Amino acid sequence: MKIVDARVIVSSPGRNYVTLVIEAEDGVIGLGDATLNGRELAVASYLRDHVCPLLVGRDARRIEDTWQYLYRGAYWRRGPVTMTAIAAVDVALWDIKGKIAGLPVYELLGGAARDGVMVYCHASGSTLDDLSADFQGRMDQGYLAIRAQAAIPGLMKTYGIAPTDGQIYEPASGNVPQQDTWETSTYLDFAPQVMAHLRREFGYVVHLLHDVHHRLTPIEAARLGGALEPYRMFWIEDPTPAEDQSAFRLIRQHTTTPIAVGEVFNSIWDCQQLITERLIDYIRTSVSHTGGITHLRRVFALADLYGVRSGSHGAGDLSPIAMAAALHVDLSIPNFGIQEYMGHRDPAGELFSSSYAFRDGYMHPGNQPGLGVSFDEEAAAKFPYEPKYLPVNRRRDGSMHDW
Ligand code: KDG
Ligand code: MG
Repeated sequence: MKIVDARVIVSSPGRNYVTLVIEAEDGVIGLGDATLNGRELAVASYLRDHVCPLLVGRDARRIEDTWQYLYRGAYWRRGPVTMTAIAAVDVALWDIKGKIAGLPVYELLGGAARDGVMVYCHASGSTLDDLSADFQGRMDQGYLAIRAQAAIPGLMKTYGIAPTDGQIYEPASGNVPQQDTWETSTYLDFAPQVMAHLRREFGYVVHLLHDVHHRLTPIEAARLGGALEPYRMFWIEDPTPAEDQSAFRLIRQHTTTPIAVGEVFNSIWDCQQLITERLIDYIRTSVSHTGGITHLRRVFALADLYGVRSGSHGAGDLSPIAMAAALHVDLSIPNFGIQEYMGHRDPAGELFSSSYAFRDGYMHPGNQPGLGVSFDEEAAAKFPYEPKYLPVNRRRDGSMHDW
């Protein structure tokens, strides 16, 4: 079954999404998510200019060969742009394979290894009382695991705080990124108070998670992990910028708070040391930034050998296509840990419809053939690309800090 067309649609229903549509003979359509937040057009060009022309005429069934062709054939391997582009092709081909077989993708991956996929949502607040209200609302919705972030007193902006509607916290900021301020000492004193507050108010009935978003040095992260031990965190996420994988040895030596890393990783090589030296507990690589279903499964298989579980990134900048693909993988692997689920805000629902569903803390990808997601190209045309960037961070003295 040959590929007859491959096209890229960049749309902005509230936030930017890059969607790859692969059309095979007999009108079978496969969808892939190629969204790279703040660098959307780079992936769109990579696909349009360098990948789509190579796809037309190829056999849509040969997923592994196409993956290897795009990865080994590029010479300049890896990196977020390349691996997001390859991921979109890979996911679209799995979608096509499922549709040809008349089976949901998870059946092609070995079938369901569990009945549902435990997801975590976000709760945040500008004050601890606001956070409590949001947290309570999430518990009422049935979530069993909640990521908690609270505004740091004295700082103008804090990562992870939703403005009003509880869904999107990364501001869309036109042609120039918004600038935030960071002060480590204030954060390190405040974060344990937040978790103490939540445990006091809600006890230990739900799993509690927290995203440090790459802000600390290894010894600062070690101190935070130790300070949070009484609150029995499910994990702290991205405590330090993870390019320096050996830094996690130091964190490990000081705390039993579980550590999750990997949302900015793009390949198995980025996480190899963290996994094989058991320096982390959860690997958070995502289907759309780590080479698609084919490569993500390889990462999780390596992690399984070392007792590391999955915990894939699932923020709102990953489109419903990526969310569906993640759920098919999550349902089928032995070492699933948890899946992030932030949801998508309208008008994204005018473009994407999906068969996945949430109930009592768990999600299921549904049983439609393929991924179970459809994409309305005409509706997408009504929401053209808008420049939007993630913020940047500066310390109080004006020097740049990781965001
Ligand atoms: O595009 C970047 C966001 O997806 C990221 O900032 C969200 O850290 C994030 C998370 O854990 O959801
Ligand atoms: Mg994160």
